[in-house]
Amino acid sequence: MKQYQLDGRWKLDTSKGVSCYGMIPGSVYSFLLGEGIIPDPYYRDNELAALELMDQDFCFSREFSVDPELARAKNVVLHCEGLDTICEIFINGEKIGLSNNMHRIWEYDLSHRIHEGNNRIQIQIASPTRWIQEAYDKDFIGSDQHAMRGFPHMRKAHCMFGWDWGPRLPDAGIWRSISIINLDTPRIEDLYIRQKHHNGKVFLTAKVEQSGKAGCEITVTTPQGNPIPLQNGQEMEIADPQLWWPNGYGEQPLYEVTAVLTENGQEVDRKSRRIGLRTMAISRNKDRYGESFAHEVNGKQIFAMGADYIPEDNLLSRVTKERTKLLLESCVEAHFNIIRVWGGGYYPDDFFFDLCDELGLMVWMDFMFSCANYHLTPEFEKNIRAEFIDNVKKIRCHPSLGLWCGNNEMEMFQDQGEYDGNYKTKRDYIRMFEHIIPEVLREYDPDTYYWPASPSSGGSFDHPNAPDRGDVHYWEVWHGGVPFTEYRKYLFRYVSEFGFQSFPEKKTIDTFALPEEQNIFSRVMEMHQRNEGANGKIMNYLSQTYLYPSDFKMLLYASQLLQAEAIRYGVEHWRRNRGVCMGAVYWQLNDIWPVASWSSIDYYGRWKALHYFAKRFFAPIMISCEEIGETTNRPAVVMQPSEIETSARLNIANETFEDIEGTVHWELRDHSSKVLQQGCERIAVPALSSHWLEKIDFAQTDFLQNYLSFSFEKDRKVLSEGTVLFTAPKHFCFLDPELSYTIEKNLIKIKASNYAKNVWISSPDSDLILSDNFFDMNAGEKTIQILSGKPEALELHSVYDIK
Ligand code: BMA
Repeated sequence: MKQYQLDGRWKLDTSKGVSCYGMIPGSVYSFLLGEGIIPDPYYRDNELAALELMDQDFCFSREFSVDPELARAKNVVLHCEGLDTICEIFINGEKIGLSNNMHRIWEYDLSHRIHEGNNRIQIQIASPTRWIQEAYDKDFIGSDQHAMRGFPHMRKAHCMFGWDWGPRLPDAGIWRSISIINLDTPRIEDLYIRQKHHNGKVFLTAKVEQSGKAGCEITVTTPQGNPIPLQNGQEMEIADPQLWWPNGYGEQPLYEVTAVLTENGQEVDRKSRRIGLRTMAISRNKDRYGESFAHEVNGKQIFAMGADYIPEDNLLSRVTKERTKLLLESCVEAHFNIIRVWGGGYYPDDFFFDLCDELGLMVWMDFMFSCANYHLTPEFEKNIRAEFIDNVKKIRCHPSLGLWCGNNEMEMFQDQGEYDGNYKTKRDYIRMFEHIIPEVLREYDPDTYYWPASPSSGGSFDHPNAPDRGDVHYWEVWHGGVPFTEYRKYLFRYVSEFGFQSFPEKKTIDTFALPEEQNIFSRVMEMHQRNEGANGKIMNYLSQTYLYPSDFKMLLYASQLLQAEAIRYGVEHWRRNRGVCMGAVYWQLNDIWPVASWSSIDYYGRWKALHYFAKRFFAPIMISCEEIGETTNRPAVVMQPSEIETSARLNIANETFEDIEGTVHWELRDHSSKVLQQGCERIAVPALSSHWLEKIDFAQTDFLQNYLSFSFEKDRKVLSEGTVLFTAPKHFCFLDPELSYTIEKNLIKIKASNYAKNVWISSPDSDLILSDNFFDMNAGEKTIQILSGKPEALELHSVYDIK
């Protein structure tokens, strides 16, 4: 086969008479922005005008030249990796086809439709906003109210129509590569590699799907670069198999399988896929707590630690490999071993999975359905079946693929009759997620585990969000407004969503709000807070935890701490109960634009306090404390005075394959960090387990003034540490820690003269990523490494400054 790229410079004409040029892959917004015709849709409330713009049709066009060989060819196709969404395709004025699903790969017959020399292609795209409105008017369909009415009718990333963290910017365009393929010589349609593991031996089968008759050679190259020939369709043992492991458990050796087609001694096509040798399953066993739910990799059950991933930008052409790499490397930096691709976006690019393979991030892969009902007409079924096949074939060989999941939250909401659900939508639900997808997977990917929905208990509307089996979305903290101490009441088997919002830092807010708009209740700030009522929630939780912050910057800082403390509270609890619970995946990793949201990394890649906390609470070896104090006994000061238990139970979680021995140290200290009482204990923690220490009772302690510090050390090296209060930070009598710093090369030395909680190192001029930030410290010194950024004009704050 021979491929001719059509990516590059195209022209856009809008039906309201605007014309401009831009680059494909690209979109209406990327073209108009590139030519300076529209202002940044993320700035202030520009979103509104940008949305209105979509109320018209669009035509992308270009000329291309055809050489004599291509002009003579008998089999030629137009190959479109991504058309967004309702398109008519014209070649030299003749309509050659339609598309109606941005998640599919589209091909159109071009044979005899092109000629030598200049040709013209036009892709007309219907207004996405008008199209869904018309579809909705004809056929009412219920769906989440944050996105635009009628969105489930269109197979387009749902969140482009808005979400409770995203703007309504339903862009349109040619969002992935477009090319012409001469098929007079054969091509490799697909290369599928399966693996079998048996008693430590690994057997591979590579299967080439090809057009035409041509010789095919397949080679597998080991991670060390040694080539081994394979026969098409035949099983072969791989000597000395090097296993692929998720991050934190081992290496990620990758084998490259390459198929080459030859005709008359000439290479005519080649395709490569990188694989990792591993088994990947979900273990579900009935036990006294219900039924377990755990990833089992190469026979070992591991505790899933990570977050939910949403599209990285509303303008899809701005999502690049470099950007995704920075984001995913930040996940590894914070000890993630999993990432869940949420079902309201799109199936990520190949490079996303390549990076996950390299970094050891397992992928929980939702099919692209979320928070809506769908009407399973015969056409809709045909459309989604083709979508499943395209995407399953693209993704199935990646070692990072942890499981396929039918959808986001639809079994649960369908069960509750949400979105105007009825018997018919229930029937369609069952057909789509419990028949059609399993059927496609039986044929195209029988080796990957399928889970019907997130959350689910296994399907059939059998208590989808049950706490004792399957995965759970726990939203009573946040959406339900209960205090985050409630997390400790549950021993879920696997939490695939739980979250807490915060504001991004000031630098990020400066990109969309004028100084006079920098008040969280201003119109512009509310446009960048898509979960109605959320600011009130933040204020409510803030009132439970911190003093009222006197300025905007301290409010942002307090909101980030609140979020980080809430998620820490949950994760530490679930890790302490490893075995019952086997996964903590928080909502959400990233942002689609600059906004207040549940993310731990903002749109610009800036780490919020939560991401630094994640680095600590997802650390393979982690010490944590189940403290009991005023917050747990008597959360409101006006309750009848009673004796308050102040106690602590320390716990070490060991999420590694090695048993570990070390020493736990603890000190009860007053607010100047003076030690009042202390203890230490040598302990051994077996691999993949968590170990509780005896409860320590501090009955006589002044909980308004004293706190507990603790650490776990091995060979005099601190592996994990922390502090806890026995009252809410707002009521603790902090002394001024008089924070100061010195810098030597890439090290920042922080000095505190008293106990300092959540020390925040920031620079107004530079984006810093540090080895640690938002940490607690006893009076004394602590050294922090600068991982990236320049330490210019550093500012230091701690909870003492929230007042
Ligand atoms: C969930 C998700 C998203 C949503 C988030 C925050 O349950 O699946 O649909 O954005 O909560 O509300």
